[in-house]
Amino acid sequence: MTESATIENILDVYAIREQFPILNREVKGKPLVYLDNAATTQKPRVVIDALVNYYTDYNANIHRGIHTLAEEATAAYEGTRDEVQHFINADSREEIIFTKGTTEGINLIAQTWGRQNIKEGDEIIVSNMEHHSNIVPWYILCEEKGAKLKVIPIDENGDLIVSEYEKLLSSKTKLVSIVHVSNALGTINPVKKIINEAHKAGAVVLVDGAQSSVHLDIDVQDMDCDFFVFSSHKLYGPTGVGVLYGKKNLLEAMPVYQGGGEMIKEVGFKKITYNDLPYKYEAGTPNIADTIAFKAALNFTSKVGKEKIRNHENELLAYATAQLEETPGLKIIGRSKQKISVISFVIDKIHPQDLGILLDNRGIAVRTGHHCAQPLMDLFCIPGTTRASFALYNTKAEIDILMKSLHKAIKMLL
Ligand code: 7TS
Repeated sequence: MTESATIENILDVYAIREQFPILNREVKGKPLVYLDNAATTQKPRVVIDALVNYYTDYNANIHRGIHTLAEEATAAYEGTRDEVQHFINADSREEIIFTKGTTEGINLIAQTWGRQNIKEGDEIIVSNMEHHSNIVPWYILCEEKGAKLKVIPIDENGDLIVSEYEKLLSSKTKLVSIVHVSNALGTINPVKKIINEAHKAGAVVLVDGAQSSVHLDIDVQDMDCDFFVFSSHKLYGPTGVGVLYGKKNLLEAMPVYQGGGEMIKEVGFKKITYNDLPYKYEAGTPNIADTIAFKAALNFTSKVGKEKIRNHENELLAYATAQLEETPGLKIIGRSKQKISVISFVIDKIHPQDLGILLDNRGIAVRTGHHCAQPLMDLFCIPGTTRASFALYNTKAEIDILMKSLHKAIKMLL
């Protein structure tokens, strides 16, 4: 039990599991052990019901209709925006833009704020532990503008070397785009300090919250980030929905992104006026059903309580780490003291993919490969890792199954 765990904040994991229908299924004749939560989480019944209810009861396009179904759908869709505002403590609902996901949020900023503000000779800082979606959009922008991408190094534990970051900052730095929590290492980055230093240098900061939003309490005002992006599907919600938070003054000053319906006020062939926030960035019919169901996911997480979830996941992390450390030839990649419940590891002379296949044969879903973080893998001189990532519905019994199967697989492969 972690220090802060008390009777009130211990999670009833078996009651939670009953709310996730998929956890009852078998894979290859064995009960599913789902340990790929950093890729996407499973969905509770309330989220699935919200999707079905929308299509069954009030499917309609939003914003444009005056009929009852359109009004109901609009209210539910906009209700998610209010919930998201509350979830990340944004100052206003106009600062919440719905996207397809984290990737689209970053690309939106690169193509709007980036194109407007980045010029030849400017510098953009990312870190060595970024997901490709927080590297490629900036690489493309730098190519177009003749700007430079600078990289914050990390140490052998998988922690950012903050003193090196401070050296990279200068008057040339226009943007720092940093991952809050690494998907491949689990490291929680000191984003408040990073943001503070960047602001002192006059730079704007985007925080990639794809992995942090499900585990940590997010307060964008306290963090003081300029942009924060995340995906619903990593937060027990549906795929195809994400959030871009931006400070209102920045979003207002940015040029438009995609053109189409909803993002305009008036259209003529000679003059077009654009809509106000947040609709300025939501062209076309959005992903109504999934956005509505995302609210159910946020409510579900808040109702269980993030602290309770964290305590449970930290326990699983400690339990699994201790056993993996005892495994001969196994090395954990990512040893930060500030970690969420992700464990990446390599085993001497065993390819992660071979291991992944053998574990799948026992019903265990883990992720193998570079986890869309090739520069990080290059740094550790490895092609990839095997990654187990835990969620609120995972149990110690499942970790026991993982360990038993892992030992069997190692015996077979060596
Ligand atoms: N940033 C981080 C830190 C991520 O972990 C991911 C997805 C993304 C951005 C992109 O999110 P998307 O929802 O737009 O795809 N990470 C993973 C992963 O670790 N395994 O599969 C997807």
